[in-house]
Amino acid sequence: MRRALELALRGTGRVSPNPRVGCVILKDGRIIGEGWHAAYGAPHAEIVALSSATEDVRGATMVVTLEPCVHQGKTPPCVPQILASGIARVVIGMLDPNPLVAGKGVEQLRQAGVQVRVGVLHAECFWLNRYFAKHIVTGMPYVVGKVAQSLDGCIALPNGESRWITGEESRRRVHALRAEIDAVLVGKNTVFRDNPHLTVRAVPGRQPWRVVLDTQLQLPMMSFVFTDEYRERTILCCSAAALRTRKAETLRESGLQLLEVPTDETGRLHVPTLLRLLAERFQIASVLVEGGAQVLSSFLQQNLLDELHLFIAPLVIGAGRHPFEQRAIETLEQAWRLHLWAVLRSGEDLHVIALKEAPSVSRAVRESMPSEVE
Ligand code: AOF
Ligand code: ZN
Repeated sequence: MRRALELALRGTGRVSPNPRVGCVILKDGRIIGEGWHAAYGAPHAEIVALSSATEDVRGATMVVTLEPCVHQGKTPPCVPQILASGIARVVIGMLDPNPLVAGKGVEQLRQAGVQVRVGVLHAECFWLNRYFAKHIVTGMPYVVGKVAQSLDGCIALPNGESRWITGEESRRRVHALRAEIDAVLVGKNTVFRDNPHLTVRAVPGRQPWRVVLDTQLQLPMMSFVFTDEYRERTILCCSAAALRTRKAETLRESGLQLLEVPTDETGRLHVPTLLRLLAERFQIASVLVEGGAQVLSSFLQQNLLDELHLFIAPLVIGAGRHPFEQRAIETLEQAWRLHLWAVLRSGEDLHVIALKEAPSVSRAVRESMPSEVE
């Protein structure tokens, strides 16, 4: 299963909104076939592994990170092909949360007399496909917040200066996150103050969508996200009124995607609707919210963050900007209490990963699945 997980990772940045899946075929303890899902719409990992086998697979064991499918999608169902191959045993990392599959793959394999085991390295397999799982069950993207801060919790000086608080290794990790996520999202103020590229530079990887919230289209036309080589990967979100302006027309002509989002009672873009639109129109299954404070606060306020990555530099600033400063609560009970998932060293910085849901299977996914996990 560890090998299958390694193979699955090769689909990073290429298969979303589908899952990353890896598969290994074993005979007498030797690997005789390997496969992974290499691209969206391409053959599934199981089929690639079967066709790569260097020996007859009859009687062999298939190890796969995700339950084999039973539905006709962009490719034919895997289970019938596994049965036809004569595989005797299937070891599965996690059940497929896709309602079209969810337990039926295991059921059909067992009915045909194949020996099945579910839940091997379940946490690892689930971690790899947490974005896919939320998106396929809820139709909403999985949302990750990213904060780069000082030891005393500041993301910038009071005047907005923030370059650079964290070190090179942390910035590399952020680029790696961008390369595996479908979209990075920032508010108007961040583009205005930092004029960021929001590209993947420090690691190899593909460029995600860049989502910019600018309700009234006030940002300068010369901002990098509107003019650089990836401008066609920028989705500019604004109100219906702003969309009717000449500026909107000019921006669209230069290749940007403009997305109309309804506003809420405070006049700001309605974020839950925005997230749903990103999923529906652009097949975005995961979003990395990179700030600033206003956007992070509003995501927190609306309970829209599934995961938080804190990069904490050994630096004390004193008076400064705080990542969630626009949220105010009256009792500690209203604080967002997360589950600690990992505390890592990132060069001279700390890298803390915390989750909304207990680090196993999120509730929405769990409720949609049979109580099969062993
Ligand atoms: C994948 N790759 O290796 C496996 C998947 O439209 P399709 O035919 O590509 O089917 C996508 C669904 O198939 C996906 O939502 C998941 O439920 C199941 N398994 N998908 O993209 C794979 N094994
Ligand atoms: Zn399949």
